[in-house]
Amino acid sequence: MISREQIEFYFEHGYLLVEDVLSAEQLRKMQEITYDFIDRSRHVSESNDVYDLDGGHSRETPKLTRIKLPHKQHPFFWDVLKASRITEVLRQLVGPNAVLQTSKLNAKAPGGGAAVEWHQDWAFYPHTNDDMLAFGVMLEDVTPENGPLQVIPGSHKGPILSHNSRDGIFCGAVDPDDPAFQRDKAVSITGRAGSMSVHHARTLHGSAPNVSDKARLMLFYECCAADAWPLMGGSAYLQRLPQREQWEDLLDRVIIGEPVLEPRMTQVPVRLPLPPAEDVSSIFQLQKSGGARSAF
Ligand SMILES: O=C(O)CCC(=O)C(=O)O
Repeated sequence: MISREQIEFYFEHGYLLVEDVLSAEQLRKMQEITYDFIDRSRHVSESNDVYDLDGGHSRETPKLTRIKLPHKQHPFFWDVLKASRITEVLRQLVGPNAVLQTSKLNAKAPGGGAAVEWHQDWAFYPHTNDDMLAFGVMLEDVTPENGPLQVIPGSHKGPILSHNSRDGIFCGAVDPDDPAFQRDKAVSITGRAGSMSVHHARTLHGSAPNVSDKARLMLFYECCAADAWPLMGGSAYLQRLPQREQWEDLLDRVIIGEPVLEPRMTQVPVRLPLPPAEDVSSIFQLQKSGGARSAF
């Protein structure tokens, strides 16, 4: 449970730090599973359905940007979301019926791990209402040096900025020179392993490369109210599924409560993530192939 002050802080500023959301045992087990995945990536030489590889990845020095859809790779990642302190925070911030939109484990490797350019998640997957957020569970300490998540407080109440490149392609990043991008207001969310950041789907956020010698491992769960239905975007695999499988997949993604089949429509700013970039297999590839300009 989080306090009333924390709930108010989240809705006012569009982000929050929740300390020690995992028990020591949950953290230990998640670390063990994660390092096991990283170890197995030594035998992988190209990005695939599980791994998104960073530049310089090798058998000797595994370097990942991401483990994709961790809740599908290992049941423990799903079990913790479904029944832990995280579940209670979700209930408090999103309500009694909530589904997982997607998950990812961003594994900024030591010594360079890729930046994530500034963006709003909402630009990737606008929904019928914006009761949507991302939890970032810290599996190692997050420090100013290892590429902490940075957010622009209050930006969840503002417009959706253009995420299109100067060539007009949806590149999943705002232009660093966009006058509406108030970078001087950025706040870094640091914390010890086992803590969790929360950011609203419309909050502008990004993170710098990892210039330390320690991995920055963050497990992101992106969740929404079950009555928020996608207008477009979301996990790429979902778009390819026939309707029955989409339904079954949805049932598998219910975290609390049940699916809601009457979408709640609210007045939300929407831009569609089009035209698509060449490679949309992860945000890292999308920002690169879409021609995003770097702010870092
Ligand atoms: O890893 C990060 O710092 C940011 C993650 C993020 O925003 C994303 O993957 O969409």
